[in-house]
Amino acid sequence: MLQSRGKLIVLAASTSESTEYQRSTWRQMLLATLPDKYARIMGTDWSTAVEVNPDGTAKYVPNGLRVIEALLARRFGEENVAVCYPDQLPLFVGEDTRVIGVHAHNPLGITFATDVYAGFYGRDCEPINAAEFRRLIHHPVIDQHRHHLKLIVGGPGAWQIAHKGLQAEWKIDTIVDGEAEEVAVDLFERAIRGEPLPARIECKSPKLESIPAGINRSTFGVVEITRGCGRGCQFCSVALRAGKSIPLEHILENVRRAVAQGADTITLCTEDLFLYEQGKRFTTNLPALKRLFESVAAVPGVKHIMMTHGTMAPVVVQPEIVEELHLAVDKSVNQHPASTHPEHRYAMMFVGLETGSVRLFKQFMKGKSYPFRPEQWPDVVLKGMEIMNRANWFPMCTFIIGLPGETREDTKQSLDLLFALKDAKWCVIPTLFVPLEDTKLATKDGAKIARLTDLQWEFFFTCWRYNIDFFRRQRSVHWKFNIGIPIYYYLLGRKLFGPAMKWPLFRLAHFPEWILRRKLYLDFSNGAKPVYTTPAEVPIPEERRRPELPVLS
Ligand code: B12
Ligand code: SF4
Repeated sequence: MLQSRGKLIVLAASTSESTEYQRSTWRQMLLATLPDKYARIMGTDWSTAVEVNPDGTAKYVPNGLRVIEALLARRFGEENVAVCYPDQLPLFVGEDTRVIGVHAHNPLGITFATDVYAGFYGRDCEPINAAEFRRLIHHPVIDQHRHHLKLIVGGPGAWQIAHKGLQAEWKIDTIVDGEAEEVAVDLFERAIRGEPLPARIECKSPKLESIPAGINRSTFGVVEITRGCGRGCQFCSVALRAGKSIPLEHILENVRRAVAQGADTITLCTEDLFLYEQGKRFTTNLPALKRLFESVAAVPGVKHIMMTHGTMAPVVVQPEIVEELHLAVDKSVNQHPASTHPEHRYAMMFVGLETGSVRLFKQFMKGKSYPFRPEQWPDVVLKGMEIMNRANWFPMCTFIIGLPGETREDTKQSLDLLFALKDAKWCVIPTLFVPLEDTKLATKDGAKIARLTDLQWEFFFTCWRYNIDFFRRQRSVHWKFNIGIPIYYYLLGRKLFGPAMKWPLFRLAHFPEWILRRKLYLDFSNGAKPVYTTPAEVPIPEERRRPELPVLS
C-alpha cells in the first residue's frame, strides 16, 4: 500500500556510478570514459549491472549517498526513506513523495580523464556516466510527480551540472556542493514543507561528530577512514576539506554492516592512507594503520581489502610502511604474474604524481612532497615506486597534462620522469587538467584534447603503451590492436585531432623504435639512458626532520 503512494524521501544514484561489476574499481572508472554510443559493440553494457533487494531498494550505492540516507533516516525514520536505482524509481516515487535526492559522482563526465576518451570516438560521443545520469534525471516518473516534489542533487560531481548551465533545464531545485552532513536535514525538512529552496548551497566541512555511521552498504564496501587532506594542491577539490580520522569503532561498525549485507570486499576510503591518525606534520602513524588493517581483516566475512588514495612521500620517509601493511597485499582482489606474492596478489592504491616538472610542482602542489623539497620530487617518485614495487604494491598513478602555463620544457621533464619509470610495476593514467569549481585554479582554462602538442600526445600515449605492455595477457588481442591503431588514425584520429598525435599514437601500436626515435622525444631503443635514475636514498632536509616517529607496538 505504502509503495503505491510512494515514500516521503527517495534517494537515487545512477547504475554506472553504483555498479561493482567484477569487484573492479578499474572497470567502474572506465564508465567515466567509454562512449555510451558504442557500449553494446564494445561489450561494456555491464555498466548497468547492479543488484536489487527483494523490496526494490538498491543493494549498494556510492558511499556519499549512504551518508545522506543515514542522516535522513535518523530524522524522518527509516520507513520514510528509500534508496534505489533509476529502474526502480516507479516503485518508490508516488503521491506521498516530497523530495528526491540524487547523487552525482561524475554526472556529465567532464572531470579529469573522462570526456577525453569518449572524444576519441567522435565529437558527439558522451561517456557512459553522462548517459546513465541523464537516464536517471529524466526518468518519466519524476516528471509525472514534479508538481508535488523537490529535486535535490548533491555529490562530488554536482558542480558539473551548474557548470554546464543545465540546472534549470533539468528542473533541479537545489544543487548541494561539498560535504552535506550539517545542511542535509534542514534542507530536506524545508523541501518536505514545500518551501522555496536556494538554487545552490555551498557546505562547510562538518565536525567529526556530525558524520553518521551508515545503515546500508555502499558500492565496493567503501568505508571512510579519513576525510580531507592538508597538503593543499591547488587543482584539487578535496584539498579544502578539513582533515580528520574516523574513529576505529565507527569504521568497524560500517565494515560489520557492509559484510552483514553481503559485501566480502571492503574499500578503505581516504585522500591519503598515510594520514590515518597521523602525527604532527603528516607523520605516518604506522601502529594505528596496522591496527586498522588487522581489525578490518579480522571482521568475519571480510575476504578482501582495497584502498583508494595515498601519497609517495611517506613511503620514502618510512620504507617499512608498505612491508608492515602486508595485509594490503594478502587481502587484495588484484593479481598479476609480476607479483612475487605466493598468490601473485598486489596492492593497488591511487597515487597522484601529476607532473615531472619541478617548476609546476612548486607552483601548484608543493605540499605533496613534504617533508621533501619540491626539487626532490622526481627522486621521491622513483624511490617511492621502487619501495612499493618491492613490497608488491603496484600503484595506479595519475599525471595531469596541460596544467596552467605548462611549457614544452615542463612536458619534457614529465616525459623524462616517465621514461625513468619504464620498467616499474604500475598503471599510469594521463589526465587532462580540468579547473574544478571550489579549487584555487577554478578560473583557469582547462586543457583541451584538440589542442595537445606533439609532446603532450607523446606523454599521453607513452603512458598507455606502458599499461598495455604491463597488463596485456593475450598476444592475439595485442596484434589486432597494433594493426587497428594506424587504421583508426587514418580514418578518424587525423581528422579529429590533427597530425600531432600521429607518431605518439604509433608508439602505442608498437611501431619499430628505429622509426620512432627520429620522430619522438623519448628514445626507447636499446642503450638509451633516462635523465633520471632511482637514487640510493632521498635525504630529508635537516630543518624538516621530525623529532619522533610513532613506534611499532
Ligand atoms: C571511492 C571513490 C571512487 C570509487 C567508487 C566510486 C563509486 N561510484 O562508488 C572509484 C575508484 C570506482 C571511483 C571512480 C571515479 N571517481 Co571517485 N572517488 C572516490 C573517493 C575516493 C571517495 C568517495 C567517498 O565516499 N567520499 C566520502 C563521501 C562522504 O563524500 P562524498 O561522496 O563527496 O559525499 C558527500 C557530499 O558529496 C554530499 N553528497 C553526496 N551525495 C549526495 C546526495 C545528495 C542528495 C546530497 C544533498 C548530498 C550528497 O554529502 C556527502 C557527505 O558529506 C572520492 C574522493 C573523496 N575522498 O571524496 C573520489 C572522487 C569523488 N572521484 C572522483 C572522480 C573524478 C572519479 C572518476 C571520474 C575517476 C576517473 N577519471 O575515472 C571515476 C568515476 C566512476 C563512476 N563510474 O562514476 C573525483 C570527483 C571530482 C569532481 N569533483 O568532479 C573525486 C573527488 C576524487 C578527486 N579528488 O578527484 N571513485
Ligand atoms: S595530496 Fe591529493 S588529496 Fe591532498 S590536496 Fe593534493 S591532490 Fe588533493
